[in-house]
Amino acid sequence: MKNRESGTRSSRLWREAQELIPGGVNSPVRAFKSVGEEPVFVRKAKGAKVWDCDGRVYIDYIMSWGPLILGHAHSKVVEAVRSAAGRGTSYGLPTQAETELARIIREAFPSVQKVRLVNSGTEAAMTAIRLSRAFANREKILKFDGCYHGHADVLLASAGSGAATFGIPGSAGVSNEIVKNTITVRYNDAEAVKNAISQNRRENGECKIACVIVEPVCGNMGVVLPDKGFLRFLREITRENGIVLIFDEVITGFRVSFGGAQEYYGVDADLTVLGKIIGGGLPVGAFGGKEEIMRLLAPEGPVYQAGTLSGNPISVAAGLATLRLLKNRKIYRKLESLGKSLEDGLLSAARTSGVSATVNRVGSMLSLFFSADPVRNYDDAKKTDAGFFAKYHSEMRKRGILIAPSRFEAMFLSSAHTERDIAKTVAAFRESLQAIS
Ligand code: KE4
Repeated sequence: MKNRESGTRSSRLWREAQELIPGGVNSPVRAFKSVGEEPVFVRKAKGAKVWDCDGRVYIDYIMSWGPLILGHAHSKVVEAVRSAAGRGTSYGLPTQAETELARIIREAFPSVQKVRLVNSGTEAAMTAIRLSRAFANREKILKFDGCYHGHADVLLASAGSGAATFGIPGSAGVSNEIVKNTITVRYNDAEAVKNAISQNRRENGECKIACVIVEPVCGNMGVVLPDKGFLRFLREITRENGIVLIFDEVITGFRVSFGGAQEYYGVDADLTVLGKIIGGGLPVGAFGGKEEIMRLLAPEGPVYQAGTLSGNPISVAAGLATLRLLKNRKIYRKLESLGKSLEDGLLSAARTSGVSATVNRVGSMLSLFFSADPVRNYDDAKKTDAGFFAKYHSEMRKRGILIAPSRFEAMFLSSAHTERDIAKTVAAFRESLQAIS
């Protein structure tokens, strides 16, 4: 692990953290392990910028892994949080604000007739699976290699986001008994989906698969887009076989458009998993969908799910403030323009530097892969050069640009980023490539 000038405040904080917190972090990817760096210790953030504990400032493309589409500490979000906190931080009783948030989610996602708020994307995804199994009365689930849906055991079979190294069935505490019903196939591989469905039928020909869960645009193998028609294919084959189609829109929800990937690609899911943006940077998750499925959920139905702080007033206030601002769809045109500028700038700099690179992007979520070939699935993503990525990450950090410390993550833009930030990022990229080669 390269120690930055040891003795800096960040280094000291890092040493202290490692004495008290496993790996020094409260979520593995924050340890910067795959890039061999000490993590950035944040003192404050505002807009597109983050300041570390040694006073260094960065243009931030981690953006808390997706929630901060309006940038850090947006004045309206901070005001909403302050005002809500003054009225109490948690009641454990229903509030009108939760209904308001549910209303906006249903307005944005017509396929979501009812929605339940929880505290993380993991909780939301695992409950959507449980609901699907109850609704379809089937055990098996189908997911895609490299897609990450949180850390529930059932979903840690070959997950992305770095979890793949830990989530292999039978290792790291994930029992084979649990993941034996989890079928994993390659993303964008329609034939593999067809085969999995035909190989998982009962004697009477009935399908044994309860649900297919997919990131409609992947953000956990790096950004990987669905092939043209792939989502439509999943919609049709799941409908034909009575399989519940779950879109995990924790990243894409309100990110790629106000109505998420479902609006962007025009394909509806049976259940939708949300998180990140709907909490404006506070702990949140949500799952929702067809009334006939959602009514199975306690207290109406037999499928149990609960949470002390589900729908808590502070997360809901931050989420409402965020979504109300996103209703002004002009923001998405700005995000698209910024995303295009960044994509074009990075590719142009790579080309003139003689470095093979490809960018996968939808709106304001993108990944730069050091690869001459297209990246269409996790196998492709794993072929990209990890060592070169680590050097790129380190050189960009030296130049005040903060990229996610893993090639299997996304870069996120916000409405607080500017064309000037993009220009500085592209210039830093050009210098970084010269420094590396
Ligand atoms: P949380 O439990 O972390 O709120 O959400 C899990 C989750 C579910 N679905 C998708 C598509 C996700 O991307 C995530 C979490 N994303 C990761 C970053 N790729 C969170 C960062 C982290 O784990 O620290």
